[in-house]
Amino acid sequence: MAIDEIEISRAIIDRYHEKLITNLETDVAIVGGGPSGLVAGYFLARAGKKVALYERKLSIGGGMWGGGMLFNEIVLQSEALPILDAFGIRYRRYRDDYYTADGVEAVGSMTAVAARAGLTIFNCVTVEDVMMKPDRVEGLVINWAPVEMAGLHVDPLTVRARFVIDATGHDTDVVRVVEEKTPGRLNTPTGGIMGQKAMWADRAESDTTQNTREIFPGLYVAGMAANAAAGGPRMGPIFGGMLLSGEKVARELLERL
Ligand code: 48F
Repeated sequence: MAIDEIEISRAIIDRYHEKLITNLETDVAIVGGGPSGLVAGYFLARAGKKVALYERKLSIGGGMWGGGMLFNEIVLQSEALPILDAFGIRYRRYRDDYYTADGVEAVGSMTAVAARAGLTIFNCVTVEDVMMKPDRVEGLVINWAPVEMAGLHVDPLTVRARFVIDATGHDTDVVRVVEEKTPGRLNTPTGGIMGQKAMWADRAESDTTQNTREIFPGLYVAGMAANAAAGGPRMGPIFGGMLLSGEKVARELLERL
């Protein structure tokens, strides 16, 4: 049978449309496809929840591809190894409590395993705002990332979620929007975004999980965004805290869903 170009187009449009429609209302919407967002998405989807993840870039993985300074190896501590095992990511002990994994293998494995568990990933979609009614985050306002990049005046669409996770890393994009609209009301010591502090890997790793929490009704924060919101330090290319943060936010949400 000859391959028909229009049938190819129809297959793509039909299937993507199906994904969009199915995910107009979800249990959880995750913003950001870095390590913390992917881990959260995996554990929630594995537990049978309906979860969609929105990533602004074409590629999923956030800061994990490039390891440190483009040396594509990541460092983890033993506490995070069970999460690597859950994704089938191989690692090697370097010495003491330092383990390494290939950054590219890590992103590839996490993406594949999370998707197979049922996480729906929308890449090239940017989250530009939230839906709030009146004092609780109830969903996201989304648009194509190229629309944002080109500065086109195109109205967005909206998706509803019982809970939203801001896993946007250093950007804290979703928390920032909420802070602008409801100043002083975030669940941080000052009520606002406190900003990421200078590098202090040891402190930052424990702070990341501690700062993973519901930061505003309906909105959780995970990964580097949790530290940036609560004034925690940065940690550089050690990733255990990111993975543990993703697991923690999934665990807390599973208690409420
Ligand atoms: O930065 P990122 O990898 O977040 P993370 O899970 O992990 C942080 C580490 O990579 C690293 C670190 C060492 O441990 O500190 O930085 O906290 O991934 C965040 C993702 O969110 C996307 C962004 O493109 C990136 O892939 N993102 C940011 N803002 C938006 C967004 C937005 N408004 N809409 C959609 N995606």
